[in-house]
Amino acid sequence: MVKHAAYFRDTWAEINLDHIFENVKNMKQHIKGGTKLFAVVKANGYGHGDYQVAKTALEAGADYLAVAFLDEAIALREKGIEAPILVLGATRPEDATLAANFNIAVTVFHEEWLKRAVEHFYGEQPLKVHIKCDTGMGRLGIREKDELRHLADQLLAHENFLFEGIYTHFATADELTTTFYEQQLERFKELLSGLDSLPELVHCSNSAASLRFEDAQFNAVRMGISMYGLTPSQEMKDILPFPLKESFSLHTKLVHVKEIKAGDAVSYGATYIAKENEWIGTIPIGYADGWIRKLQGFKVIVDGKLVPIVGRICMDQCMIKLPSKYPIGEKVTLIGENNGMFVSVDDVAEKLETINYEVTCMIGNRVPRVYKKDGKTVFIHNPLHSLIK
Ligand code: PMH
Repeated sequence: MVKHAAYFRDTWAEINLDHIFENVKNMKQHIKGGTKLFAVVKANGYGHGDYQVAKTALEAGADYLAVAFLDEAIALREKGIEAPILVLGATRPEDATLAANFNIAVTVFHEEWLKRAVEHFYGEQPLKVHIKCDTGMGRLGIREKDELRHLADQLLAHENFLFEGIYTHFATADELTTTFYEQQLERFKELLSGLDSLPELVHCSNSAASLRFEDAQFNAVRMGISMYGLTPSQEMKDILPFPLKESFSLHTKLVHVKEIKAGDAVSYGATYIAKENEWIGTIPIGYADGWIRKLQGFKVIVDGKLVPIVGRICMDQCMIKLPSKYPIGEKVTLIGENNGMFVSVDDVAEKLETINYEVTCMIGNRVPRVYKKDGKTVFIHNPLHSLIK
C-alpha cells in the first residue's frame, strides 16, 4: 500500500503544544485561586488550530472555551469537544435553539434579541446566556444600568434561559497608561451594582488585564494572545509576570536554486535586478498563504542565516537571495527558530506595521498545521484533503 504524506507541498506551520500548555498553566497559577479561565480559540485558535489548542488548554487547566461565532462553537462540538463554550460575538436570535441543543452559551446585549429568541425557542435544554456590557469599547454591549437591570430581570423570568454570566471587554489594558482601563473597570462595577444578584461568572480581563491587574479578575478571565505565547502589546513586553512561550512557527523548503547573472531580473514587474552573480532560491509560499506582498525585503532564515526576500511575492511562491549555493530541499524558516537564529511573530508584525494577533491569523488554511509535543509530531491538520497519514 502506498503511504501518503498528509500534505504534498513542503510548506507548513508548526504548533508547539507544550508551549501552549505551559502558557495556560502559568496563567492559571498567576491568577487568584479559584478564578476560572476561558481559553479564547476564536479565528481557528488565532490561526494555530481551534481543536488542538482547545484540547491542550483544557488539559492545562482551562475551564471554558470562547469563540467569536456560533459556527466556530459548533465546529468544536463536531470535533468532539464537550467543555463549555461561550460565543462572544452576536448570535442570531433564530439560532438560540441550535445553540442550546449544542450546549453552547451565547452573548446577549439588547432586549430585542431576547424577545425574538423567546419567540423562536423550542430547545430541549435551557440556553446559557452571558450579558455583555459596553464600558468603553463601543463594540457590543449594554451601556445603561436600567437597561441592564431590565434585561437581567427578563432573562431570569424565562425558564428556558439561564443567566450564567456577565462581562465586558477592555480597550486599553495593554497600554502602560491605565486611566481609560480604570474608567472601564469602574463603569463595569457601577453596572454590576444595579443587579440584585450576580450570575455565576463575572469576567472582564483579556490577557493584558489578567497578566497585570488582580482587581479585574472577578471570578473568571479570558486568555487569548498570551496562551499562544505572544505579548498583548510591545509596551507590555518588559512587564510580563512570567515568560510567554511562542508556539507558532512557519517553514518551507527550497524547491529551486539557480545562479543568475548581474543584470538579471527576479519576479513580476522585473523590479529586482541582480547587482552581481547571485544565488536565488525559490520557496513555495506566497500571498495566497498569507505571506503577503508587503513582506518583500523581509528576511527569512536559511541554515541559521538571515536572507532577504527579493522581487515581488507571487501568489504561491517567492524568491530569496542565498549567500551561496544550497541544495534543493534545504529548510527555510519564515517564523521561528532555524539553527540558532530566530524570527519572531513580533518581527513580522513590525515589518507589516501591525500586531502579532494579525500575523498568525493571516496564515491561511492552505498551510497545514503540524502539532508538536515533546519534539514529536502528534497530529497534522490539512483541511484541503484527507489523504493521510
Ligand atoms: N474577550 C473578548 C471579548 C475578545 O474579543 C478577545 C480578543 C479576548 C477576550 C482575548 O483577548 P487577548 O487575545 O488580548 O487575550 N479579541 C480580539 C479582537 O476582537 N481583536 O483582536 C483581539
